[in-house]
Amino acid sequence: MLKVKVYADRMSQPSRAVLIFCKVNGIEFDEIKVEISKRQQLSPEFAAINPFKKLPAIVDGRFKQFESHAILIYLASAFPGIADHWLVLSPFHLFNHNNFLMTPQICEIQTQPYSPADSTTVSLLFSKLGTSTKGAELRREERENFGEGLK
Ligand SMILES: N[C@@H](CCC(=O)N[C@@H](CS)C(=O)NCC(=O)O)C(=O)O
Repeated sequence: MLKVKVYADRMSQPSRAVLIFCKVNGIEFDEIKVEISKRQQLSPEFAAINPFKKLPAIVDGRFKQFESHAILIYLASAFPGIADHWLVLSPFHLFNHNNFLMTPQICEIQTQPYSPADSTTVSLLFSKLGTSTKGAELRREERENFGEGLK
């Protein structure tokens, strides 16, 4: 089987994330070093892999991919034997994850009214921010409501 090619510069944090993920999970890969300090990411060869000319990028067979988060999600889901704590796909966790990423009012959580859907994000944010009593209560309610919705 062809190894994944990982185009990376170890000075780049998202490059390191992809390299470490591959190593930790036993994904066989070839590291192709692209040195930002030498502006190698601007070469036409690399632009053919990532038109945005940023690292990291991967090539898996004929499939080219860039953006470290998208790469990590791809690796976590496409390779056999990757522990499922890397990418939780249960409906509840997926909802929380997407809701967190897609809700724009992160800076306004304490002043804006929010819809029931938003309250999961708010509770997640409260829990992250450590205002635990209200966050825990919201989280409990949201779990119950969400569980009801799935029945
Ligand atoms: N959001 C992108 C960030 C990609 C990025 O900005 N990479 C930097 C290195 S950390 C890069 O390639 N910079 C070269 C340039 O901007 O010319 C990801 O997570 O992959």
